[in-house]
Amino acid sequence: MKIFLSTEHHLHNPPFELIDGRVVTYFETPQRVAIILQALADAGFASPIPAPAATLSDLAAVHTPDYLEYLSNASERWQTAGLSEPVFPSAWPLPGLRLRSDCPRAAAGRYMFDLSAPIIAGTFTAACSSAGAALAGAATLLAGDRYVYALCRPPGHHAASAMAGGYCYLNNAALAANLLAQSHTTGEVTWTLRTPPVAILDIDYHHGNGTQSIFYERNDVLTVSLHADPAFEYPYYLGFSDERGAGAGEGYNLNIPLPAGTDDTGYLKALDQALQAIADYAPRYLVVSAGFDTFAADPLGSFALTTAAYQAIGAAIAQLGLPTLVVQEGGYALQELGTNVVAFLRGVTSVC
Ligand code: SP5
Ligand code: ZN
Repeated sequence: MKIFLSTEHHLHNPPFELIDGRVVTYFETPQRVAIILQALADAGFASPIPAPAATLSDLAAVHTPDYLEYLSNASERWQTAGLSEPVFPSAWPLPGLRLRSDCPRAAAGRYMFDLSAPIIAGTFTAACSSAGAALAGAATLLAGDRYVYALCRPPGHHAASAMAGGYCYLNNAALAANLLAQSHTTGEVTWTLRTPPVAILDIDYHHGNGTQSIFYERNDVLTVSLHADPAFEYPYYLGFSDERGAGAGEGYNLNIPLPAGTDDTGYLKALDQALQAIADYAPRYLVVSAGFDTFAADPLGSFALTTAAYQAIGAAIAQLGLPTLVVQEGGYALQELGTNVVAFLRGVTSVC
């Protein structure tokens, strides 16, 4: 299994975030990658391949030009205005408020939906590196590999076409899925007519609101997410089971919200339902947004999954028999993060 690494991830290292109104040390730290790399090496996985950074034109496939312009200049604009980093929003343009303002704080409110996606000088470079790892992974599937792991940091599934939030700036999994879907339509005509190109399965603890919204009106990418019920958990405003897609995409989005306390048994049962929907769609490729914040000891989660469950989840996914790109999302229980990623990838690669 090839592994692609976002080599510039360490340039993104914000000192703090605000969670539920309190300042806390940033959970999504560069240490996460160091821990995963160590565990992969100890387990005998192949050395990671440094991926080239995604270019602006790669990113434009999923993100809007104005958002990319914002992200690429936010830190410099902030500093030029004499503000001290990190870039954080202070207010948001809710309905009734005007959108037009050149003040850097106003721009932050237009593009950042919470207080967990601060921007510092290296953030955009790191995010491009992360997206590059996912795109390199997708290209490797197109070249015929069966399993690939993109060790992406920062993560991506909360990022929408013009919105950062929840540690995410660029939607790595969406960029990869879109590339796989595009290649499909430019590929052999017979495949184009008969085979749906891509499914995304999101197993991060949090709903992948960004991924859902990017593909909500498309039927060429099925999006399926298992997550903590937004009725009590972040991102609060999306991830309910009645969100099923719209327009041409109607019926091509599946949300499976789960209660606090969900354990291995409950999770694996819900996973079966998700996998059945993917099997019914019969895609040519699968992209997995793999978060490990479902783990019992995760500081941000409320589920009760064990390390053993990740191997079972990986194996169940691989039973679909699809070329699969695993994209790293969340997971903040540092002590067990490496072990959990290894267990999952062992499960995936145990099925041939
Ligand atoms: C990629 C990813 O996993 N992003 C997650 C961002 C979550 N940020 C907000 C968390 C609000 C949490 N409230 C937690 C209560 C902890 N017991
Ligand atoms: Zn998460």
